[in-house]
Amino acid sequence: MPKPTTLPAWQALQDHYRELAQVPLRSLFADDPDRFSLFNLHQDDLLFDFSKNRITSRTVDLFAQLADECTLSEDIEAMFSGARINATEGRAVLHTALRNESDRPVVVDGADVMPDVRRVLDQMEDFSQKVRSGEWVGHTGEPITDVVNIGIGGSDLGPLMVVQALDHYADGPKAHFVSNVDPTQLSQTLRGLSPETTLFIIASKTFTTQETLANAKAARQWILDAFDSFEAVKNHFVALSTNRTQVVEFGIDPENMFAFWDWVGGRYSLWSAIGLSIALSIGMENFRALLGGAYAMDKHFRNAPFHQNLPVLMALLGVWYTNFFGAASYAVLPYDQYLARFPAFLQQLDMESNGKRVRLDGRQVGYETGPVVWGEPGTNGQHAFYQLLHQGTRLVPCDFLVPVQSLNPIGDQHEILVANALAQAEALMMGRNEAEALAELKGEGLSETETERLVPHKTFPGNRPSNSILYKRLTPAVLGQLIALYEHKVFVQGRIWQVNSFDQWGVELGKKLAKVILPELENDQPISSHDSSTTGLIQAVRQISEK
Ligand code: G6Q
Repeated sequence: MPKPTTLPAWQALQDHYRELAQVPLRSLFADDPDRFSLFNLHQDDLLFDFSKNRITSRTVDLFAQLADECTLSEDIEAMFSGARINATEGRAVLHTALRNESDRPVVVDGADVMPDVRRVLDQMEDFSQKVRSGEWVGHTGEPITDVVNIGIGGSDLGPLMVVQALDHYADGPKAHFVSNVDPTQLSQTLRGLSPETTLFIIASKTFTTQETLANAKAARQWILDAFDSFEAVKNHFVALSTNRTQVVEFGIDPENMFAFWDWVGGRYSLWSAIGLSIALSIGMENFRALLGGAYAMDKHFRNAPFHQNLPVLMALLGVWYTNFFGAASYAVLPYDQYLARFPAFLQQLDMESNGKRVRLDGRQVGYETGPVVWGEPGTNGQHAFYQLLHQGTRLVPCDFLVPVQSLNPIGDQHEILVANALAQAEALMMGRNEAEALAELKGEGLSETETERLVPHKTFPGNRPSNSILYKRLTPAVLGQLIALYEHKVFVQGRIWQVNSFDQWGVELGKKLAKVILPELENDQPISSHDSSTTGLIQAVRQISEK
């Protein structure tokens, strides 16, 4: 596969960029009063407005051409049909099978995976009904009131984000999440809970993750301290894993293990058994609606022509800003308190997937790849970092996520929220030129010298791009659509950049070194050969802990 930068469409985009870089968004809007209709799409429950981007119809044509030249259609089919596209780990990538509502078989190694997918979904349904109805009881016969998911990375961020996002629909036991090996998190979580009514979900694909096992063992001890009987583990622990042997060794009844498979990547796993905490919180019907939303986006992604394909357009807009405009990050700005953890979830989804500098063929990329992803709920951000978005030196493309209706209306507060979202996108795009700043200052009755002094500070360059994604209100189906939209966007970008979006070798080295350092923190242990900084820090830890 030739480097993307050598493809005709990339070269054409380079020329096109040189022309368009001179044209402000303001004038694109002024020249075409109908620009919104040209660049917005309705898909299922989402309205995607991409008109405030530095593009013309020619740009979109070139995006589609680039996608074609990168053989994107074949790549999409390869993913959906179970090809081993995660080449460095030799695995298929089939989170889409987890929400495949069709009768279409999905074959890996000659076997249809769908019967297993359906079996685990049924097992989740059965179990969550038992827990939610009070039929499942703890060691002393008490029903479960609190569920603690112990997992990290992909076994935490997805379910945590979804449980928070769908809190409006929560009518089951209260879900808590412990991920950090910092003992503070487990201690704080357990402080308010009773062992009699607490169920632990040990969520670990490999069941070997250091942080998760440390927290799981501490939780088991908490249960054993309370009941003084290993039997109690059976009623208070379930496991979500691919590793049956380790699960059994831990003491969890294999009956209470919910399986998934190596073709489910950690950061793509909330649709699998890893979503059990979601099902317990909102019920299986809502969990299935979440899957249904994602399935709707899957169908759209697989079938829509590139010009009208939301994930493809979003992905290419990202490539446009990363590789042509030199943007190093993008901000996700939910004007939806329920989506407070959505940016954190996307950080893993995007940065762990595309934060890579070698191509699938092992060669250096020689161009920029995955950007830094960040964000906070919108109005809070306005009072914090929007200054930089509006007047800083860096270009930061933004995604505004806006529910039209509140699930918790109070007076006109939601209207204030929505007005702020629309206004921020408008301000970023339009800016305020010198003449406008001057006119406003004059209206304030300032002296001429004072006015002149302030004009540069009150000027906004504008021309800053954003996408706006509107939905009526956050439902399980809408959330499913949103998550799948970003998943597929990341996939498309990975294909354009020719990186493997489904491995994560970059997280390994630090973990390995931590295992070397751990015993060296003890005073009587020898310290192996490190750089002088690391050695100095190990010695400082030893000294401080002695005092
Ligand atoms: C995600 C990664 C990673 C993984 C965690 C937890 O894509 O693979 O974040 O989810 O390291 O792994 P386990 O589920 O195996 O404990």
